[in-house]
Amino acid sequence: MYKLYWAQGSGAMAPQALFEEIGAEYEKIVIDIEKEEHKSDAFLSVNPMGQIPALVLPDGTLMTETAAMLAHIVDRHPEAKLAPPAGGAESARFFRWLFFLSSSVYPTVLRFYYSERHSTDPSAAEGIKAAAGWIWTNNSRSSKTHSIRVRIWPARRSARPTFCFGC
Ligand SMILES: N[C@@H](CCC(=O)N[C@@H](CS)C(=O)NCC(=O)O)C(=O)O
Repeated sequence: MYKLYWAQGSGAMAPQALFEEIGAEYEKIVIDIEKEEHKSDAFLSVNPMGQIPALVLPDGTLMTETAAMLAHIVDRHPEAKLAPPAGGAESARFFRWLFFLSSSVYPTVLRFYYSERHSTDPSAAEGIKAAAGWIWTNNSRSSKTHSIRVRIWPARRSARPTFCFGC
């Protein structure tokens, strides 16, 4: 069974959404970031990066990086048709969104929460948040120029989108 190390309000909602969509069995292990449980020896022995989500595959392999988890789950469960067929234009859009969310949107959100990691000057925090706000606005604008249909390939066409950005 998959083991998903999960925290409230974190990116762990993305692999969780796929497991729910597929109906895959997974164990959800709740980590309280506010209580700094992600820095505990117990959690660091699972993921030395101390970040959520962390996913342990049924064979014991540890995965970090949300987008990689999503691509892997999609691959492992072809019957769920969570991604468009490889090689076509829909697939190109699918990967564009997957990478855009993980390389542009997610790190921008993290700047609001961890602004102190982006400068050695503690007084810079507000400026970092303001600049992140600008990136966010710019990202939202760019998202409107692309189809949102790829948020999760409609395995069940009647299903409501699990994730919606910029709409
Ligand atoms: N690059 C990682 C980022 C994961 C990440 O930063 N997760 C946040 C929660 S959403 C976290 O663990 N924060 C605690 C910390 O960095 O100390 C991914 O895509 O999964």
